[in-house]
Amino acid sequence: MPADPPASPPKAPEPSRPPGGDEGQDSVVAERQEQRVEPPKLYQVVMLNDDYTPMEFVVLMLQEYFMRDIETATLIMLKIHHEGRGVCGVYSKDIAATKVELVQAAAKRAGHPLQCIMESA
Ligand code: TYC
Repeated sequence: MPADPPASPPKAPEPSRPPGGDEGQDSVVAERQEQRVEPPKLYQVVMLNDDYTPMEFVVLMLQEYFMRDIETATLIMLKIHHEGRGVCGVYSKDIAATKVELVQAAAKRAGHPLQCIMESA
């Protein structure tokens, strides 16, 4: 007696499409969800004036950590010196926090009382 051919699973019938190339007419499209992606909150890093930190050190911090050229760094430093505070840059939360830490650590290492804070922009 010949062996039976291996049983193949029953095939689902192909969905019949009407002729005329209108494929997709009967497909179901999930209703488009309105996507609301909030822009990241921004924080400004602010440096505060004091009577002891050398001007050159502040300019160096602005060049090193805030990518300011020497002219811009000097203008920002002078603004802080005259007005008590000044914005070094505006960043996302993590970046701003890191910059504050880096400046504070460098000031501490150098023995200067320079203060740097972040606040909501
Ligand atoms: N006031 C300082 C001085 O006369 C200079 C200074 C500028 C210090 C900016 C801090 O964030 C500062 N040496």
